Amino acid sequence: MKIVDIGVRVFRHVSTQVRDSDGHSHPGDAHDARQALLTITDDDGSEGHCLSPVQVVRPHLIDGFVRHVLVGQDPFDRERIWQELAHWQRGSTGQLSDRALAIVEMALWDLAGRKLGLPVYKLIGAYRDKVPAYGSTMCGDEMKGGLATPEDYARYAEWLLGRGYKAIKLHTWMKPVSFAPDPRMDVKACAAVREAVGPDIPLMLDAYHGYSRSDALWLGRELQKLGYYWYEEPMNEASMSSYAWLAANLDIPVIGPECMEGKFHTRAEWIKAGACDLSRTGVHDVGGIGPSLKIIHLAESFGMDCEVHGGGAGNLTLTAVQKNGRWYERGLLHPFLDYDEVPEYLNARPDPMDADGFVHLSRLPGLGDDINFEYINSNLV
Ligand code: LLH
Ligand code: MG
Repeated sequence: MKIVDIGVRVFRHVSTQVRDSDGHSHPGDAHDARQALLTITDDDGSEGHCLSPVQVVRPHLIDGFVRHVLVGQDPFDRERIWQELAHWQRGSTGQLSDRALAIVEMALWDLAGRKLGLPVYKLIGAYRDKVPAYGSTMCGDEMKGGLATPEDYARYAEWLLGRGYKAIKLHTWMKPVSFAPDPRMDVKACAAVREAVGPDIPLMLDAYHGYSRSDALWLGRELQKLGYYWYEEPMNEASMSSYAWLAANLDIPVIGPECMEGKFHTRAEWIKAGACDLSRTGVHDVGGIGPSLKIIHLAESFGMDCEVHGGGAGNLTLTAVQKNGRWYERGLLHPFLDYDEVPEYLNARPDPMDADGFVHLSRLPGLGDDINFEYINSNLV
């Protein structure tokens, strides 16, 4: 078995999401958008696929690094391929990102799953076939009836409970919202949601990612009074000492790091430093499923839960093969968007949720994305 080709198809689709000047997603007018599908082919014609943002799999990255490492290798030798790509990141002058590693590695898992006729979560070794989701809101905005006020969050939280969610995470207001950041507004939204859902629904906050220590401490103490379940990324994660200080001063579990580079190395340092009470990984944050499994098992070895960041088939797979994590992050959600709608380039959502708030794993061979190849091939750019 040898890899013979790596290809990328870029295709158009209609999107109703836009990004603001700080990169946060919000609802927007329907517009033409681009997406990519990376495909790895081996010498018997088997294929593995992974969807990707276009910029992550640009031709110079595929030609300059990925093809060079992968062609001729056994597609089942994921660890060696991943180590060789990861080693090359340093010499790539920052071009080869963890996200690119993740896309390539997940396409290799997809190929293995398709070849063996197994969903990847069964191939790794399943812990469960359905995972409870928390509803993860988009960041706040200034849209009338959107997520502009604490009352908006409260109303939307009630709707989320009606949809079946049994836990909710708020992303509150961040720049460029005109009045953000403001920890007092965060507390008002958190209090309004607690009031709306009652005392028994687990709630989490992912606040502005750049508060000072004193603002972060004040906000954390208010969350404790409101019985919140975890406190996420209120400060810049580059300052691990600030998180160790925060965790030492609060009872509410502090979770992280989410976006700090360094893969499993960084997560190990945070656990050792006491900078988190819950660890965090996400396939796109740390370079794929393999490195995420290392983090999940590292946390488990310390008796610590590791909650997976972000949605999609790869992250759902992680939540299905771990004991030490409670939820799948389903989102990002907004009252103006229908998250359950199936994108044109898929035949089904990878993360269908039932009325009791459980997301069911796909039984299809591979990673779990039921890709609409006909749509993609008819909409190539
Ligand atoms: O800033 C944002 O838009 C969100 O926080 C986003 O990064 C989201 O992926 C997240 O942090 N989820 O936990
Ligand atoms: Mg987050």
